[in-house]
Amino acid sequence: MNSRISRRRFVAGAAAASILAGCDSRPVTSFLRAMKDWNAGFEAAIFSSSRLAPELPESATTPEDDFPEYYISDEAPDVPPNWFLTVGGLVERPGRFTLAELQAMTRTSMRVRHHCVEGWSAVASWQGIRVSDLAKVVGIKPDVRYVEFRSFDSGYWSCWDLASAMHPQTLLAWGMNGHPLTSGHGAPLRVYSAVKLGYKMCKYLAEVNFLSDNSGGYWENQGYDWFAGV
Ligand SMILES: Nc1nc2c(c(=O)[nH]1)N[C@H]1C(S)=C(S)[C@@H](COP(=O)(O)O)O[C@H]1N2
Ligand SMILES: [Mo]
Repeated sequence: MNSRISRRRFVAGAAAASILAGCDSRPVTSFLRAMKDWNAGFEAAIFSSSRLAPELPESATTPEDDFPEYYISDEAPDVPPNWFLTVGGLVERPGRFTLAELQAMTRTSMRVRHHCVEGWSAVASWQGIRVSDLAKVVGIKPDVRYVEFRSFDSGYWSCWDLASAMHPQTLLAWGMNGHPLTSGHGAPLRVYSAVKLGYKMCKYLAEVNFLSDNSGGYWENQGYDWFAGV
């Protein structure tokens, strides 16, 4: 049995976040918002791309049936026919990549702990390519500051600061525990990172865009911390 967390908890969280978002005009909220922006800048400043999150032994792996599946769609979405990843924005060589083309790039694997903002955590190994290796393939321009990940799942997206995206433990993953991603965990390709909370790791990936401006995110725009470092 899969321990998928019910949508109801998510909807409750979203409602609470939108109540907060609805109070924009109150001075106390704008103060809190300013503090949050300040805090995001502070978190980004102390973030070090050379600090690696601990990689865990195989014995730490969570049994897959106990690894929650979390998605905003009613059902785990099917992979669109002829799926490819579109990579664009401020890059020298924008392009479309099939899964086979991505798998021909420099592969890596890591076993790290997943942290969901809702309080659960779980461990798996993830196989894929580093976002930094993809960045080398497409050639990012000097004014890139952010990396946006977009899903084909209900318009889900998340925008990251460049340093976190270029961290060596930030991957585009097609594999989990040595097998292809299941649809519950984001098939065919997802973001996986040891340095961010779960909601920053877009599953059902459709696009990666290298940007000069911050485009927010699905949960981030509803009040969740944008930096969301672990
Ligand atoms: N496209 C998409 N990506 C998503 C989500 C989603 O609903 N849609 N949920 C996020 C959240 S909140 C978490 S905790 C992780 C869950 O990954 P898992 O289902 O493999 O545990 O995916 C993240 N990525
Ligand atoms: Mo999450």
